[in-house]
Amino acid sequence: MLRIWGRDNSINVQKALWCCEEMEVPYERVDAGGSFGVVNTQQYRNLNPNGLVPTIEDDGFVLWESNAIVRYLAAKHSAGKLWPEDLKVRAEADRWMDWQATTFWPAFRPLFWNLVRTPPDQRDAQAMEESRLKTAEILGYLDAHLRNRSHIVGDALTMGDIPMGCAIWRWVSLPVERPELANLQRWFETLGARPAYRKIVMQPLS
Ligand SMILES: N[C@@H](CCC(=O)N[C@@H](CS)C(=O)NCC(=O)O)C(=O)O
Repeated sequence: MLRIWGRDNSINVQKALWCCEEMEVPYERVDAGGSFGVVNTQQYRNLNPNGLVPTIEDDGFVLWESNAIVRYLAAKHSAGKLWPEDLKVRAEADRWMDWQATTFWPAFRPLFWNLVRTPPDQRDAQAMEESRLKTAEILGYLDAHLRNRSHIVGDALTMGDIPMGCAIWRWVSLPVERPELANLQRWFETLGARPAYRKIVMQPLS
């Protein structure tokens, strides 16, 4: 059976878990990372030298990097659904997946990290405010993209929704001032109607 290493409150682990739940692919999850440790054992480092989660093992095939994992699982189990068959549609999905990792997360991480993972007396107020403003600005790009579509690409859930879907729950859950982004809000509510999204992603932040 597919094995997924990673604590279930990790955004990157949630990408893989949500993907599996949508496809009804059975998996075994092994707690690792954060307070669970494991990631610094030699056994784990042999699988993933970065010492990060998630890592998967599928019939002897080992893979790390969450977005690569989502692409692999979607291609294997959900061609034509989560994995768009059309080259250009798939490229658009890929683009927003990469955007989550390379643009959104670096902008948002200081705000998230300070508010969720840092004791109040150690928070960096300036980094938080810069992060809040930058995140609000760049989410405007996604909001504009969503003006004419219900999902990241087209009108059905694809792998393109998964990374930002996991990320947006964190943004809407933080006790901060946010701009009104109606298209983004509509998309988030569409995801919120999915049992798999509620089960895996819509958890209290920790
Ligand atoms: N680019 C990697 C990043 C993985 C990553 O940073 N994972 C975090 C959790 S979200 C981690 O392992 N942190 C250390 C830990 O949990 O012990 C991916 O997308 O898989």
